[in-house]
Amino acid sequence: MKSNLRNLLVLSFLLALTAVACGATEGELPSNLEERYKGMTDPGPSTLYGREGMTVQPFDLNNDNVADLWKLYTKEKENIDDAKETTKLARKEVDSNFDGKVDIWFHYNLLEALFKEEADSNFDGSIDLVSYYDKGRVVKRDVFIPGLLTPVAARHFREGVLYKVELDKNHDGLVERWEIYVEGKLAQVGHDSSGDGRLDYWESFD
Ligand SMILES: [Ca+2]
Ligand SMILES: [Ca+2]
Ligand SMILES: [Ca+2]
Repeated sequence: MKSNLRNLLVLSFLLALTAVACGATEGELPSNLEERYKGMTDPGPSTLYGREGMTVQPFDLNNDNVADLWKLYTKEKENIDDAKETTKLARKEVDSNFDGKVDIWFHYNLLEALFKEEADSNFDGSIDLVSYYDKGRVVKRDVFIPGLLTPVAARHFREGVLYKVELDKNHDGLVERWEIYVEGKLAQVGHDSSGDGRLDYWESFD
């Protein structure tokens, strides 16, 4: 697939999921769901991560009576002396194409803020996009291909704006191209011409 087309697909895929990621107030377990989802088939979330001691709440996004979104909550005492345990959203798992397999994992910190999102955007069973968030904004997005542990592309964002891309175009695990963007425009490209993963020279653009 041409990389531009793929980027476009990935972008629309991510946009479509923003609503899921930034759902309404979390914190408490939703109520009245038992009645609403009575008789729903629930295949359960993925087995990628453990869910020991967690409460799993299934949802049905496309109203086909089969669960496709799961919210996983932990129950903890915020302070050791607290009498009550607090329920907190720790993870959401989504089957976004409704094929019965989870393809997106949203991870939340102790303040229930999204900090990491993993996605299998082409539904081949392996995670190919990992995004990191800070205060609701993406700060880094890594692109993976199956069998390679390091990203083939790492996109860095500052206040939501792309400013640096690191590329491993020959898939040897080493970056050989660094792209610097200023106000959305490619301003500089760094090259590793010797193949040792270290930058050799910069090329500037006006
Ligand atoms: Ca469904
Ligand atoms: Ca799926
Ligand atoms: Ca490389």
